[in-house]
Amino acid sequence: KHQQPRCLWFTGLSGSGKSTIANIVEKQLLAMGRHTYLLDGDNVRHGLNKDLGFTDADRVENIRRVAEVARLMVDAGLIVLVSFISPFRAERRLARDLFAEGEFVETYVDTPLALAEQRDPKGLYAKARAGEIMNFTGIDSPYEPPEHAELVLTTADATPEQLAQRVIDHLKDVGAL
Ligand code: GGZ
Repeated sequence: KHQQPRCLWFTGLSGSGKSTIANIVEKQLLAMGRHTYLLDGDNVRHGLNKDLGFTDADRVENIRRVAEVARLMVDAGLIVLVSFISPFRAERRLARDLFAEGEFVETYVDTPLALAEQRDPKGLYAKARAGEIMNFTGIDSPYEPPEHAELVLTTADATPEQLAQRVIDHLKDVGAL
């Protein structure tokens, strides 16, 4: 069967598990022979968006560019996985509006701040609390949770593998796989 391009848009706090889950989903899709690309801070903020930091205005521009790149990649026929905090509803809406009905799958990786902060895999929350990093999401910069996400992944009571499977199941349900 011919592949249906999609934009899988993961949003959530730093340390929520977005990239962990997105990486597992991508592996599964590759194993199924699908053509994918994962856009995240590692491959975008060091290159295309290296002129941008973490002010509100820079995050808005970060997400605008990422959404446009995802649009191009969907045009090329890929299943694109996008893993950015993308904290603002308005910018996620602009991203969604670049896509046809059903092409954009907003996936909220729902991890309470307390849990993300407890995990603190890179020690960034500790630095933000100590005032060494400004404008840190959840500390002194807002995160606006999605109200109409296609998928909500609650990480507190499931493994990343289980949550990745829910994404795959959803893609099957909507005929993308
Ligand atoms: C939030 C920051 C900040 C500040 C550096 N606020 O856990 P990480 O390290 O790997 O993921 C975070 C990443 C967030 O970049 P995004 O491009 O996803 O953000 S946004 O969508 O809001 O533009 C974190 C690191 O960058 N980081 N400083 N102040 N996260």
